[in-house]
Amino acid sequence: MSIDETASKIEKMEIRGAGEIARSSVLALKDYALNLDEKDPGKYLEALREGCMRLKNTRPTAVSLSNALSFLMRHAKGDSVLEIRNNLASAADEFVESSLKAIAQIADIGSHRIVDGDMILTHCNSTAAIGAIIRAHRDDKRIKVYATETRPRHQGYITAKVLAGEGVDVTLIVDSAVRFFMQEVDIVIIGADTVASNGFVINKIGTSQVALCAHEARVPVLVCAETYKFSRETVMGRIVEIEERDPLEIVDPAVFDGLDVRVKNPVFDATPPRYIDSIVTEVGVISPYAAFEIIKKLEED
Ligand code: RI2
Repeated sequence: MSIDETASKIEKMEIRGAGEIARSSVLALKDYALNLDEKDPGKYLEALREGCMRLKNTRPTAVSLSNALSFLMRHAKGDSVLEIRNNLASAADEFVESSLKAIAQIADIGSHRIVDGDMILTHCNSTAAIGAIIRAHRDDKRIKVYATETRPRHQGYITAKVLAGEGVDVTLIVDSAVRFFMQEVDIVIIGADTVASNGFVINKIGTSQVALCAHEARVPVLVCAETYKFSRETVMGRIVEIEERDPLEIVDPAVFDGLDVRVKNPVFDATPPRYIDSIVTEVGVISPYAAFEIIKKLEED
């Protein structure tokens, strides 16, 4: 797929999920680099940077996207176009491979936090979080899952379909029923789009309400997030931008029959670390307060 095709599919959320948008963008940039007919290394790099910007600007919140593309551009080095091209292509393959490996490792580690008989609640659709749930199920733990609908895009339907397809006992609930059901829940397992250096987890809108309900009911909240979702920018004081999408995703204005009703559609929110029990990464389970250490370690590597 070309950069424009990939970018447009990400914008329309035909490609979605923090990890998936990173992997698709990396593969689109690799494809572009392999087919770009340019002999001058400087001009070649400039064209790659422009391609990167097109992809990065598609969705502003998930740092996985910019971290992945920055990783590629750091490796796009060399004296000739051929050298730069080969280095970028191998970095792209390395990123995709390590990203998929990280999801498998998180599934493995995260599943250890799920015990036989657990009632789990998950919000939205996270490959990393679902991986841990599926692993526990495959390990013969008798689990049940409440999957939130996740308005307005209904990613909870994907979660329910995937889990039911695996044979997991899954019940779909509306987002506003989370507190109603929380008393039955043993553990909340969710994903992340970005983890900030102060331990705040930015994830699908509604996550902070889910975490607040869990906190009130003394239910642990487990976040499953690959380390490329940790944000270096936040160490430098940058605030994570919360994407606002088209209000048409929520409601047709015709419903209000010409009346002046504003509709807002922020698609992520930030959950404070005090409402999060642990973050499961591919390098192990950490406290959200250790996010800064993970980011520093990534910078040293
Ligand atoms: P994985 C998704 O964002 C959800 O917020 C989900 O929790 C997060 O990305 C992580 O997903 P969206 O693309 O990387 O649905 O674990 O807005 O798949």
